[in-house]
Amino acid sequence: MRIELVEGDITEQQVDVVVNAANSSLLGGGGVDGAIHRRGGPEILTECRALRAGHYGKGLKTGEAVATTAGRLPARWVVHTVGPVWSGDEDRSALLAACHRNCLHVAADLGAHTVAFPAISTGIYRWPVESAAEIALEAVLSTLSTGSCSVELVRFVLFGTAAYDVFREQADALGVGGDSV
Ligand code: AR6
Repeated sequence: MRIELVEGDITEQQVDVVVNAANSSLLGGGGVDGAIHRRGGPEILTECRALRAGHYGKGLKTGEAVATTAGRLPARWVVHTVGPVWSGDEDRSALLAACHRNCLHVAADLGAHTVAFPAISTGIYRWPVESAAEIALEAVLSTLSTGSCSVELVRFVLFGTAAYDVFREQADALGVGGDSV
């Protein structure tokens, strides 16, 4: 089991699963979500629409995760999750941790061994990167170390040096996270 940090674009990752920081509609948006749908092509949206027409009629709840094809991305699946919007009044950390845990469980159910995560909630949902990094790394570490998860590699793909440096610092503090190119 290995955790890697890399600065880059998540849509370029050659992994089994790419995690999407989606919204509950599952029908696309900006940020990572927009990039994944743009680069992955219309097949992803078609599957998202089918999910909405079926079990996810009311949308995907915050903290939950669901898989679709990855379309034309160099990955096999996209696992969509909905991060919490940052709140200064309410502690929503458990929901952010749940996103990571549930994505890994969905990935394991698919038989995936390698998973790339963006920094969920740190863009349009305004979660401070330092806090998000700590929650994300701890959640992944604890899920992978239970032994019930078959995922072997988790790669955090950070957009820009600033986010990468913050994740690097948190990973060093936790004693995890090699570099990857
Ligand atoms: N690769 C890796 N990271 C990226 C990329 C990319 N191609 N593009 C942006 N980031 P965000 P959220 C970083 O806003 O905060 C959408 O509209 C970005 O710099 O994508 O969870 C959804 O539909 C930031 O650090 O996701 C939802 O409505 C991180 O990815 C809402 O945004 C997450 O930023 C979700 O907001």
